[in-house]
Amino acid sequence: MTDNCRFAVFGVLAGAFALAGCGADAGGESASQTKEALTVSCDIGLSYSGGTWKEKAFANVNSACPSTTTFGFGDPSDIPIMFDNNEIATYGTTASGDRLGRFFIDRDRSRGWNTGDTFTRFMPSPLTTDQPFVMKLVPKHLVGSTCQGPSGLQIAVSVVGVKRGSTWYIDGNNNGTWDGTSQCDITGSFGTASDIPTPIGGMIGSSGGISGSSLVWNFDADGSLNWSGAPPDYSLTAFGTDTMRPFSDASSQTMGAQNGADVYLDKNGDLVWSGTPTDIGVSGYLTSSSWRFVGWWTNTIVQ
Ligand SMILES: [Ca+2]
Ligand SMILES: [Ca+2]
Ligand SMILES: [Ca+2]
Ligand SMILES: [Ca+2]
Repeated sequence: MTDNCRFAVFGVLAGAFALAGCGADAGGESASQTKEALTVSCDIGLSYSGGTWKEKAFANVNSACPSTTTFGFGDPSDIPIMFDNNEIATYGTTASGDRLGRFFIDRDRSRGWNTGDTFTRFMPSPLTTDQPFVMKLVPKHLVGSTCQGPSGLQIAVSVVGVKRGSTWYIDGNNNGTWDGTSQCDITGSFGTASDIPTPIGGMIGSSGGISGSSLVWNFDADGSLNWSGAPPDYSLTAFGTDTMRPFSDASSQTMGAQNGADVYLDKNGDLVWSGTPTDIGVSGYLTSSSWRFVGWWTNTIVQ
């Protein structure tokens, strides 16, 4: 699937989009071949409420796209997180069950807790006010450091972290625990204490609302892990209002905002609301505001 293809064919309803025929492979060259290969891309969102996840295509306009499925993963009090493409995780917020500060990661993408999945407490003394996140660790975060990162760090690696106040603690050596900067974990100061962490790809970022106005999105575009002013960092107000809940999905490099049961995604990644169908906006995508939108992935189906 090419990007041109990905954005080429859309429906006319707000938020609805169709990729039927997109990526069609010319396939056979003779009439004797009875079936041509056809790939269909289905953009699928993940949402969470009280320990139950829902996986649902944004607009099931192609019958090949999977229908809505639900499954259990995590504790009702957990915070849901997109760990990597199509890989989910939760973060414990309660001392009950010794969950506080632990990341629970569905490593095998089975949508259930089983052998091979992992859980680890990141901060040794977690606070109930800690805000968990997942981001991509990229080489620029280790510039000037003697640390090489996980396996030499040639490509972006998803790592966990916690924002405590305005301080960011990032698992730079990717072992699931905070070991201090002497052990190649990394830290920075970015945003305000009340900001919600919204990293995109390898950029840390945070968002908060201005009462009666817009969401303010700040991103560490220069990779210093600290606010450097804009430019070189970004401070943006062109996506969402203060009544919405901002979120990001580091793996899909997408930010978005949830307004009750409605979901808005910056699908084209330009950090502003571009309107549908370039971005995704689906009214009533969630069955109620008790559901929390977490992230999304693209499932390519070969028919
Ligand atoms: Ca699993
Ligand atoms: Ca570590
Ligand atoms: Ca910066
Ligand atoms: Ca956009």
